[in-house]
Amino acid sequence: DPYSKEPRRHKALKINGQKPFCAEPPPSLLIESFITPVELFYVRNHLPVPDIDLKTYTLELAVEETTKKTLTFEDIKKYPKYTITSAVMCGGNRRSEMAKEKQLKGLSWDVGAVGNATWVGAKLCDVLKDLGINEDNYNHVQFEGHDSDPSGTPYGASIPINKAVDPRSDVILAYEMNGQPIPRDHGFPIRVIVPGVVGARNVKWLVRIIVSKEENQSQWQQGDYKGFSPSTDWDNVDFSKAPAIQEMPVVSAICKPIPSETVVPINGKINVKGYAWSGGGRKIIRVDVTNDKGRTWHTANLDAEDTNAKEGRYWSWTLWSIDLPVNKRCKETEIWAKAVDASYNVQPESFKNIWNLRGFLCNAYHRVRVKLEH
Ligand code: MTE
Ligand code: MO
Repeated sequence: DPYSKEPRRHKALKINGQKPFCAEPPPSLLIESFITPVELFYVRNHLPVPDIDLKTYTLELAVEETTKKTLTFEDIKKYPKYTITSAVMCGGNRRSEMAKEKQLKGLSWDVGAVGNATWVGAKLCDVLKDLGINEDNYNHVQFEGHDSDPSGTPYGASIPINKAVDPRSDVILAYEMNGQPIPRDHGFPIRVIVPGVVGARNVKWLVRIIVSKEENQSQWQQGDYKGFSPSTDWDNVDFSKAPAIQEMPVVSAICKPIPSETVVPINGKINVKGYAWSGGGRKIIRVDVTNDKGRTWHTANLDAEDTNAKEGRYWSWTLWSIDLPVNKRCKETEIWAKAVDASYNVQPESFKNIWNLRGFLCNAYHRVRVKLEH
């Protein structure tokens, strides 16, 4: 069994898949702190977790097919050390809601396939600089993990080269998560953090970086993690026609109360809490909440955000809350939340016209129905 050496996991995680292991924390625990504790951070593995020995670990740096350098763990640690706080979100986060619109293929994630952590590591741009390449001659930087399928194909992904070489993109080869060595489930000993970009490109157990003209050719870059029109289905889909998802769109979720919960209003109000995030470093500038289908929108308080971030580098999520007035006569109410980012991008109202066959980019208004006990 290739899964016989899996790490231990926290019992609060809700399991979406055992082999490979996929799990998320319950919404109430997810928003308890701005920094997601390591043991509650969602796990999305596609293959068995590798068991890597630091003493023999190496990171290969290649340009096209040619290996240019091989770094040890100590070599990577010698580069200037950067600390960034960044969210990582799976492209399929909130897929379970999109699946209610129409059947689709993919793990049934609730709102918890996201976490916000502090990562320490070397900047990818510093490591690439030492290769002495002319970036104009290449288009992509590929990452390969130590995990591979039975045919020996490793998990792989790539990002555009401009993102990789720009120091302001804050792409790092991380060796610490929340002040400790990266746990096995999250990529020990090195994982790339590409802030603002879909989780799938944040390759764990990183063993090879390739500067290239072409994108990574893996299934995950070419035949998955792409968006399509609601009218595209399995009989007419052409994965070669859509670009790979990179920066994520603006999204929010209500984490408290949870669907079907019974809430007791205090002074006619109920406490509502959640997170909001946008890809590409776009700050969350506002979160709007309603419980009368949009007749009245209330602006939530932004309780925790990336206070030290520079313009265009808001990699962390924003936690928000509001005491929402509710109608005394109602035994039930439906709460909606939508976020606005620095580019004034807003979330779509429903899943109807953003449905896609793989259930990615699930960023419609979040709607939670609760019971009221006055
Ligand atoms: N990297 C490797 N090597 N193997 C993987 O299966 N999964 C990707 C990405 N990096 C994956 C990987 C996906 S789809 C996501 S959403 C994130 O890792 C999940 O990161 P986490 O498990 O640390 O939350
Ligand atoms: Mo993912």
